Amino acid sequence: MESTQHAAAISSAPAEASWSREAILELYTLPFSDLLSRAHDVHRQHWDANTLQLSTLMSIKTGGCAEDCKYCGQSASYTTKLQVEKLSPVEEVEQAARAAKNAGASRFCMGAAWRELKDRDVPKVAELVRRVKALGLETCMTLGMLKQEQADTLRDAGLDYYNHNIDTSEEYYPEVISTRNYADRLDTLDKARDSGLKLCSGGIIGMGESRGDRAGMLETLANMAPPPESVPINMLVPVAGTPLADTPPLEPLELVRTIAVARVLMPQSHLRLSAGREALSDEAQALCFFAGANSVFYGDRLLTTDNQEASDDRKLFASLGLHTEPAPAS
Ligand code: SAM
Ligand code: DTB
Ligand code: SF4
Repeated sequence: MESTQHAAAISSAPAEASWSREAILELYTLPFSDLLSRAHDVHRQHWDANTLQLSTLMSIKTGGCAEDCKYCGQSASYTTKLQVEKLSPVEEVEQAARAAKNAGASRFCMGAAWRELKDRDVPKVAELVRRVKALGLETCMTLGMLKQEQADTLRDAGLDYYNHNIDTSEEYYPEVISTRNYADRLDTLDKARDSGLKLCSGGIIGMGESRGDRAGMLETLANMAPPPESVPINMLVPVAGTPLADTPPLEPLELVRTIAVARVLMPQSHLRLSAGREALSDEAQALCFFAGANSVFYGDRLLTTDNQEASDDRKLFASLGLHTEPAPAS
């Protein structure tokens, strides 16, 4: 049981799931074992605690992005080693998706370095969705800002999830991105939701933000009605040439706490331990799974940076007795 002095503040989730920043920070400051015990209990009530969902990423359009996100090696505002690439041919994407399915992924996530989806590209990305869906995979895309009719077209093509991260708290957002604002992000998420798409939205920790900002990010996500079906928690992957390249790494236990708090706030969401796993020990990852993470990006690459190798993942999952969620029946 958790210490009694903390129990009153967190004994139950608000009936209408409206979490205050203060209540979230109280969770964060619980003794570590109390927080993990609570998060793990919530996790077991809603999920098979030994099953992981595997998503594989592919960058379908790389670099040259008009936004200035300080963490991102794909922004045209910074000089990085990245080579700009046009929208990938459909056969290449289909082949990568087939390989991801054969390797055990249940979801294929296609990412483009765009500020927003342009109407001229809609038929091409809709075709990518159709082809990937036909393989019996769940489909996810992250293409920047969307218009309502674009979201409807993607839904009709078979898109299951739209990824659009809020990245951090509303207060910290202008420190990280100046070319759009928080409301723009929420607006696209509303449009995706209105089209009937499932939402994948989370953020990045370790960008120099405070714990209050991490709590603020989770507050925004948890108070969505309903919260996103998928919540990726990324650790900053420092990319040479970006303004955040030399940010000191976040203490892994703070990541574990963030996962645990997210699990308590959003019991029914897939919670993805996302970018940054390569820098984590097996032990830190095991703690994240115990705290409620039940999804990972699986495959040797994220979008433009390295992920933990799939062969190492298979060893880790076997040693922890973790099974993987099958692709949905086609
Ligand atoms: N351009 C689209 C957008 O920003 O929505 C889609 C692609 S963008 C690369 C998708 C997400 O990747 C970002 O919102 C951010 O959360 C994450 N990301 C990008 N670079 C990262 C990095 N260096 N470390 C961790 N996460 C990163
Ligand atoms: C998400 O939350 N993380 C992924 C996916 N959604 C699109 C992207 C991580 C990118 C890490 C840096 C890179 O590889 O470019
Ligand atoms: Fe562009 Fe997305 Fe990178 Fe921001 S995170 S610079 S929007 S690709």
